[in-house]
Amino acid sequence: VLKEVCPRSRVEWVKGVEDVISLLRSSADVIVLAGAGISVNCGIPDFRSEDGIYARLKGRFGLKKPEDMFSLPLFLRRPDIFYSFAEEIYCAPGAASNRFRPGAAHLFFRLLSEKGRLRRVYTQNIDSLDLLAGVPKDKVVQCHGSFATASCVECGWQCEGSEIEDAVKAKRVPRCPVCPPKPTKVPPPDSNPPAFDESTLVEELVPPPLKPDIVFFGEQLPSSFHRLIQEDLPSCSVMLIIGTSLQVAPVSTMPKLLPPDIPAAVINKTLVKPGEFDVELLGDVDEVVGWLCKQLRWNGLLEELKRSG
Ligand code: CNA
Ligand code: ZN
Repeated sequence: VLKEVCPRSRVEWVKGVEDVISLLRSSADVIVLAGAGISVNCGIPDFRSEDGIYARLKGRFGLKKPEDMFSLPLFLRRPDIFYSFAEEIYCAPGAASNRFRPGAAHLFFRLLSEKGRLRRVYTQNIDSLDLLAGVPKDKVVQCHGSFATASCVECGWQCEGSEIEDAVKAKRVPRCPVCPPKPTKVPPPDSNPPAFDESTLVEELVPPPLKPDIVFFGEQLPSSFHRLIQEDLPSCSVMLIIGTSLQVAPVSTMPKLLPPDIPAAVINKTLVKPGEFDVELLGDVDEVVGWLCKQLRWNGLLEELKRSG
């Protein structure tokens, strides 16, 4: 674990990681801001690491850029493109194929909660591993939604995410059971692998697609996000930013909304916005969390949770 205190600490009284640890030990108002980096060791690739999802998407599915896989306008026009890939990241609570287990960071959030230290976890992740780790539902804000439910893009009809599992695994577009079919351009049924070339599409009568309730580019975040940051940020005691590159707005703007006397600490493998935070803990998330738990004398509890998980 490489410990480092920002030379330009925002909050004057924060002299080092010890000051953050003493807040974790004593305050009831810890805010966590988490990203895909906390689930990488659980087997779910992040977006922007060298072997992340964007690198894996490059040049596939006829996409101009990897981000387009999560673009709402593209989904509405060509849901088949998303569903030819969704299987690689699908992770819904209750789904038979769900093979991912919570990691050290998720269990650490649970410990923070059990010790009465946690105000809220804001996670950008769509894997629901915080909930699976046992963090109470009212303490988790899934800023970018999750695979837990799916909805019709036209009428809003909603079902459990596990109900589209078979379609996802078969790379088939799940369709709304209540909307009437309408003429739609779809890839020809015998195209294998599916043709992404628009000129090969054929017209068929099908109902609108169901979309997992994850937030695509071009979609609003859940209203609870906007409501809760107003409530939480002015009155929290410290923000732990963990496993995120802080590239996606509006979540990335959260640290800026902290009052000037509230410290923010970063835990990440690579430097994130150097100089903007009070404490930086660089390293693998499992190692840094293990080290933090040792300082807090929670390592026994963490190991216990890992064993029972
Ligand atoms: P990102 O931009 O891919 O950043 C992840 C960060 O984590 C990077 O800075 C990495 O250096 C860092 N990192 C990776 N592995 C580790 C590790 N073992 N220890 C410490 N740090 C590590 O992802 P963000 O979360 O910042 O971007 C937000 C997107 C990613 C959200 O919209 C998510 O929905 C989306 N996403 C979520 C998941 C998931 O649910 N698990 C997976 C992939 C992408
Ligand atoms: Zn519908």
